[in-house]
Amino acid sequence: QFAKPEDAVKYRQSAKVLMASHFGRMVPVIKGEAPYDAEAIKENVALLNTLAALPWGAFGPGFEGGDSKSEVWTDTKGFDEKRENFKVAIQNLSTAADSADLAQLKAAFGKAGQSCKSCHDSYRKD
Ligand code: ASC
Repeated sequence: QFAKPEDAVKYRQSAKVLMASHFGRMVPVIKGEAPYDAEAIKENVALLNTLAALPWGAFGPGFEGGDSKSEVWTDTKGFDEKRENFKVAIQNLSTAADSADLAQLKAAFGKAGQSCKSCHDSYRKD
């Protein structure tokens, strides 16, 4: 799948650049600075849902590097928990987007952001 670790690093970083873009572009809506277009948010969250599945295969054995702490590979149980937590957060974000309820979207968005941050705090070099 990846010929060398650098390829895996590039892949997971690329996936997260796209995730950050599709996450970040919802911020004006969440802050009430842009109108809530439920269909546009739904499409955006569907993309995010697809993108959110991508990075994990690129954290496999031997793919150390980039901004990742070595704990990703030594504390696999903890890392798996963060991954699972994120998966649930993105599922909840999808449910919220489908509901077309802005209050529900805001809550799910906040939780998803916390999930991103929680994993970065533990497993990303600063
Ligand atoms: C983003 C992004 C993150 C998360 C995190 C949320 O848009 O790039 O890493 O949100 O900052 O707290």
